[in-house]
Order: sequence, then structure tokens, then C-alpha cells
Amino acid sequence: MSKIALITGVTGQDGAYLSEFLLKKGYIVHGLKRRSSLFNTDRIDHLYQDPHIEQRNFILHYGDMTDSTNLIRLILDIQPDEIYNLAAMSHVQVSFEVPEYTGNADGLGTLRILDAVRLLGLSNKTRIYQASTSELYGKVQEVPQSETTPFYPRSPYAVAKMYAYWITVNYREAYGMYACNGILFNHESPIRGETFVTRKITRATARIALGMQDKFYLGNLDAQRDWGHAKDYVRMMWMILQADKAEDWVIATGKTTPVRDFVKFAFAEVGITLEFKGEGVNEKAFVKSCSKPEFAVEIGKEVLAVDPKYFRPTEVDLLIGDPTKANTKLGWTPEHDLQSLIKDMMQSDVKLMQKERYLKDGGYRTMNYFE
Ligand code: NDP
Ligand code: GDR
Repeated sequence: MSKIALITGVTGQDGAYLSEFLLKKGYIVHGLKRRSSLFNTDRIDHLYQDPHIEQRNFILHYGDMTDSTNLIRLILDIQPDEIYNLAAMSHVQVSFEVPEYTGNADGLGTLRILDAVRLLGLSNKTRIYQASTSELYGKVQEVPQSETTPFYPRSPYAVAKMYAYWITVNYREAYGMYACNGILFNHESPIRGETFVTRKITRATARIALGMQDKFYLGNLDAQRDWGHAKDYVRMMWMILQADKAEDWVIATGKTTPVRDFVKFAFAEVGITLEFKGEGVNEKAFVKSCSKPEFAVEIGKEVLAVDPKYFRPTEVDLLIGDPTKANTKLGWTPEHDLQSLIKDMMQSDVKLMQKERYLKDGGYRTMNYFE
């Protein structure tokens, strides 16, 4: 018998990679997607199966983390062996703009899943993975951060995720449910959302290298993050739910890098060396040299400036995780490092931008219905 999984947030970066991973393992995968006025399934379109096929193993349902009755009905119908609760308003800066919604979807949404499983009498059957985050650590208390490091959340997003973390622990302790937190540090990929810093950098770098854009703007270049590859991290989500005992786990690479260096490494992938000048809001990056003729950018050109609008009211300065527990108890080791992650993202974004340029040059790019 195939195992049945329900993934909330199936249309997101992790939802897409996890769907692929579980399908390859022979699971029947159900995904929760939101209704939107435009298609929002780009990342999982290659997995789509016609609803007229009888024996489908990838099935999508409309739903929302703010809608309890919808979640109860779906869990009742699906009777999942495993739930991966990945759905969230996941952008830290945006959470300052929509704090109440973030609390509802990211915090109470987790409670809705846990309580649905309990109310439906599935506590002994359904294992639950909660997408917890290194943002819980927030203001630096100790480094590296491990399962025992105290939390100090620094955004409405992190505060909502803190509720989700503790309600998961509480349902495990109160009702004996198999419910786990994966405290995942930043993980990226070619399908990372375009407004997260890594993807913003790789997209802009590709466009600048191809002569499609002059410069771009970032916020805090000093922030340091422990960046891994999403493919490695979704494998870990599954491993967490296969462990004998429900526990909480830190997943990280154990290395940290400033945003500024990520920029340097991304440009290096297209043969461009950058020089940074100035400090704080006046910091800028210029092209120092260019070794790949196909990406010839003028020497001395300004390609990056700081825009304070991307600064956060409260910032998380330094994240570096200690994955010792996952390494030793679950045998997890990542296949990617930062360099291979950046290479993967850059190759993908260069290809994507080359396609975009080709369509634009051919006059096919404009999709303005009002022209
Ligand atoms: P994404 O932003 O790429 O995906 C989020 C998903 O949640 C999307 O499918 C989105 O739908 C869905 N969603 C948002 N709000 C709701 C809602 N109210 N109801 C139902 N679905 C909703 O995030 P990632 O894939 O990067 O992250 C997955 C999870 O892991 C998130 O919970 C995130 O907070 C957490 N996390 C991520 C880390 C990372 O570095 N990527 C690190 C640690 C934790 P739609 O496509 O329609 O917007
Ligand atoms: P983060 O990721 O907040 O760590 O949350 P993000 O990529 O948004 O920011 C990382 C760091 O880069 C700095 N930064 C910028 N960030 C963005 N988005 N845009 C900019 O222009 C920019 N310039 C500098 C930020 O200030 C920050 O310090 C991600 C999300 O996936 C969360 O859902 C997840 O929980 C955490 O990772 C772990």
C-alpha cells in the first residue's frame, strides 16, 4: 500500500521539491493550493495529472490555512499518513506589512492542522511535520544555533512561527501526537521566490551580464545567513518523519556568509569581479574585471547600490546552525555546498533570461492586453 501525504504550501519552493521527492518514493501526494485569479502552479505543473485519470498519485485541492472547516474536511477525506505543513506567508519583510494575516496563517494555521488531526481521531495515525525556521533565533543569543538555543524572534513572521513551534511541541506532549519541528535554516534553489535575497541577486546578476539591466538595489549587505540547497532540505523533512521518535531538529550547513559575499560569488559565476566602495547606505559595487566574453560588461560600471527601503525595522544579523543532531542521529549530510548552490541558481537564471531576451528580441515578449 502506498503511503499518503498531504502537503500544505504545495505550490511553493519546498512544496514542489518535496512533491517530487515523495512521488519518487511511491507516495500518493495530496497538495493544498490557494485559489488565485492567475495560475499559481508553475513550480508543480510538470507533476500535474489530468483529473480524468482514475489512478492519480498527485492530487491538488483548494484550501487555505485560515479556513478550519476546509482543513478538517480535507484531512477527513484524505486520511493522510503524513502531513507536511509548509504553507505560510513566508516573507519576513512583508510580515511587517501584514502582521495579523501572518499570525493567522502561520501561527493559528498550524494549530488548525494539529487540532483537525486530533478531532478526527487520527492522532495515532498521522505524523505531522511543521516548517519551523531559524528566524526563531532572531537576535543573537549564541552561535552556532542548535536545538537548545533560546528563541528571540524579530519579526511578526518569526513570532507567528514561534507560536507554531510551541503548539506543535504542546500537541505532541499533551496528546502523544507524532508532531515534529524542522528548524530549517535558509534554503534556496533555482525556483526560490524572486523577492528573497538570493534569487533577487542571481536574477539581477544574469540580467546585468546579458545586458538586459544596468543595476539593482539591495538592503543590508552585512546580514549573514547559513544558506543550503532546498533539495537537501526536503529530503530531511521526510527523514524527520521516519525517525522512531518525534523530536525537533535543526537543519543547516554550519557555515555562514554575508549577503555581500553572495553577490560577489554570483557575479563570479559569469566571470565578473566586483569591487565594493563606500559604507552603509552609500555602499556600491562596480565591475572590476570581466573574464567571459559572452558576458562582457563595461569595466567600472556601477551594478549595485544600497536602498534603505529594503532595511527591516528589526533585523536578524547572524544565523549559523549546528546540524550535529541531524547529522549523527539521522545520518543527514547535504549534497550541496554554497558554491554548488550558487552555480545551480546562476545557470538556471542565465538560461531563463536568455529565453526572455530571445522572446523580447523576437517581439513576442509583451503581453499587455490593453495595448
Ligand atoms: P514559499 O513562500 O515558496 O511557499 C509558501 C507556500 O505557502 C506557497 O505554496 C503559498 O501559496 C502557500 N501559502 C501561503 N499562505 C497560505 C495560506 N494562507 N493558505 C494556504 N497556503 C498558503 O516558501 P518556501 O517553500 O520557501 O518555505 C516553505 C515553508 O518553510 C514556509 O512555511 C516557510 O516559512 C518555511 N521555511 C522556509 C525556509 C526557506 O529558507 N525557504 C527556511 C525555514 C522555514 P501561493 O503559491 O499561492 O503563494
Ligand atoms: P530571510 O530571507 O529573511 O532570512 O527569510 P531573505 O532572503 O528575505 O533575507 C535574507 C537577508 O538578506 C537581507 N537583504 C535582503 N533581503 C531581501 N529579501 N531583499 C533585499 O533586497 C535584501 N537586501 C538585503 C535581509 O535583510 C536578510 O537579512 C527566509 C525566508 O525563507 C523565511 O521564510 C525563512 O523562515 C528564513 O529564510 C529562514
